[in-house]
Amino acid sequence: MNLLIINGPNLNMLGIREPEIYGRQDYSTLCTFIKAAAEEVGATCEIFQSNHEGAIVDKIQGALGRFDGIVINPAAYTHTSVAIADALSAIALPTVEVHLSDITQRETFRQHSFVAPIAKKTFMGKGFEGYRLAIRFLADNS
Ligand code: CA2
Repeated sequence: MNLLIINGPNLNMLGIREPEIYGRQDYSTLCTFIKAAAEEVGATCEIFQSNHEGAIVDKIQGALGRFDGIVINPAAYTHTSVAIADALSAIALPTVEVHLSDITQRETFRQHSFVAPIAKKTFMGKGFEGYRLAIRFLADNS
């Protein structure tokens, strides 16, 4: 199983500010964690991070035929991007949404996700562990 892991804007800034919300560990530590989680289930993965909506749409479109599933933390685009939701619908690969924080317990503007209706499952509020749960979910359900 080959998985595409997509991380949206500002996730590359992890560990630099707001540790009370996102933790103290940095983005490269997250990438190491994700790679280990994929290995645990015998999967391979590519990790892609971008601060640009169109680049994320392009990456999703290019996933068809190359990957068996997608784990995505769209970050702020969760709450704004019809384009990312449409791209995920168009390719129709099994997709799991992840958020480090519990977006249902935060500001009102963060409580709606355009990706949630397309995702097979959403894990939130579990920090890095949410990525492991998402990878395991895809391994068990694809
Ligand atoms: O909880 C999550 O994983 C989020 O997707 C993270 C996004 C936020 O916009 C979503 O509402 C929820 C933010 C990504 C990282 O933002 C940082 C902000 C300050 C310092 C470091 C990272």
